[in-house]
Amino acid sequence: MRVLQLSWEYPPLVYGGLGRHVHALAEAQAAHGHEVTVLTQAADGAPADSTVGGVRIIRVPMDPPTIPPGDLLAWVLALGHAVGRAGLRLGDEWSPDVVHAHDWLMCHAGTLLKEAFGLPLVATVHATEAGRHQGWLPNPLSEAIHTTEWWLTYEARRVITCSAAMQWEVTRLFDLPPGKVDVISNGIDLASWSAPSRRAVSAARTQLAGDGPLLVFIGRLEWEKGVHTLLDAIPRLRRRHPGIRLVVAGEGTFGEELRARARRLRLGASVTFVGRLSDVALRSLLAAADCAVVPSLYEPFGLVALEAAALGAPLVVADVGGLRDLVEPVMSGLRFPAGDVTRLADAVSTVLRNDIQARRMARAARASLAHDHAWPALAARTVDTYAQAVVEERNLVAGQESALRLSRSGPIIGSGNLLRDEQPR
Ligand code: NHF
Repeated sequence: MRVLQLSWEYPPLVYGGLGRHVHALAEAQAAHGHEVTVLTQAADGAPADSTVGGVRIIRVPMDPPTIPPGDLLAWVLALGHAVGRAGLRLGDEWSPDVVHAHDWLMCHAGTLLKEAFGLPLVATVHATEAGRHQGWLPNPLSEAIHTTEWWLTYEARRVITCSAAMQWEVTRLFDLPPGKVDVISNGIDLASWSAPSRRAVSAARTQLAGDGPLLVFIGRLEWEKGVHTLLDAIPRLRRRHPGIRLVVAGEGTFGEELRARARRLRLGASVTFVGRLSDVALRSLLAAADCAVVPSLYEPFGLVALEAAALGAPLVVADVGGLRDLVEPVMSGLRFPAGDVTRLADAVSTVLRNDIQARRMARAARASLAHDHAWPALAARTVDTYAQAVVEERNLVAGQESALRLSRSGPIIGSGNLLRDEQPR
């Protein structure tokens, strides 16, 4: 198949799981013999048009080039315009079979290109604005994002989410017909997440661990990632495990607040913020860890849990979203109720006190990855979704009524918490 993917992040520009997901997916599709082009934003030092890992990557500069700082909507419109125009130009020399847009930021370009080329649009919703705010839309910007997410799921012939929790959330929030949303989990390339050398691991321990156990958090520093709950747990963990160290790797808009909280809690040398690490450094850190904690308050999937499992780090995760489907039923690890500092500390203590058992769990977690989270199989399932979208589009064009059509009523806004009823277990 000829696949046109649209993503606001792609290496070398990677902010979070979305960029890593699109990169791995595109290369796995190309390895299967599909023709894949990714349209994304320009990155310093990266070529405007190149082929890497079998994938053609076209990077476009923002248009207009100067956007008022901090104006997210203006920025997204400019990116959408630039990507849309590059897609139209690409259409002169190459015709895709499907357009695949990732998240609301690519809604404008995705909709434009599907209409211009008469193709089905497939959309992956990696996370939602309402979900990030525990079901609320706190301000006009959130309402605008939510509306654009609704529009994307309306325009898409088929929608993909990375977990059953997200399938429920997206169907509920945007009132989608049953059967429109496919669940295709995230994957991991075990070859590139292989264990680093013993030397690298012991260097990481010497540099970052003290005399006590080493805890690791990796991820974007945003409120919904719950790092503040992990910091709150450190004083009691320190009493139980003298010398314990926590390394926080990542950056984000909540970073300053977290550093201030660590100071307020007088965590001192117990917590080190190391910023954004290279993949090599991340691997050494995870391999050196006695426990990787994923304390998210909202987590559509939780790629970092796969990465920790790949490197044999015992896992403690919040019982939320995709992590709920992943840890325990599929991979071994301990779960605690999201936001519950006492239970978080207890779960970490259980892991630290039972090192042999924890390492056994970690080995079991790693073993399950090759089976459940290999990119080649997940990429093939994504292509199946494209094929289904093509058939549905054809039926629609032929005038057959689609069961998956939505009413044009628009999104639900302004009626309080949109996710107030719990996902049925
Ligand atoms: O892994 C890629 C990522 C997920 O849970 C993650 C998230 C956004 O928050 O699908 O998208």
